[in-house]
Amino acid sequence: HEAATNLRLVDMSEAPSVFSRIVSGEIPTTLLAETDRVIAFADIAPQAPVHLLVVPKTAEYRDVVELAAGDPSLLAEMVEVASSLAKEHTGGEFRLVFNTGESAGQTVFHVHAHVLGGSLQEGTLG
Ligand code: DGP
Repeated sequence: HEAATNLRLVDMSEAPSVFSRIVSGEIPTTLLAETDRVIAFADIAPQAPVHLLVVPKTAEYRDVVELAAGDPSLLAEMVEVASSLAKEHTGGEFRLVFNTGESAGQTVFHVHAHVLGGSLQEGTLG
């Protein structure tokens, strides 16, 4: 079967995440902050008056548990960037949310922090 010879299965677990495509510039995004290791930009589907994402440039860590174990200083840098963003965009106070696992609402398996601020919305976890 000639068709089968040319068949290549795409391993979706290896496909670049939407955040890797933002990091690489393939998907144009307005950056609100950038360090050597981290970028930040507005969430496309805001769940609070201010809803920003802090994303490591590396795609190595799928969630905050892996990141904390593998590179705690990168996690600390994400918190620092979140705090700076909050100073600029929310008066300094914020919620920092890491959805961890599908049943917890994680949809992008490239670790990221939600920075949520502004007036509280009851029952919203990001
Ligand atoms: P989570 O559910 O924790 O995995 O969060 C993923 C978030 O990413 C979700 O709030 C929507 C946001 N998002 C997904 N695709 C894009 C995109 O292309 N651009 C931006 N700015 N945000 C995105």
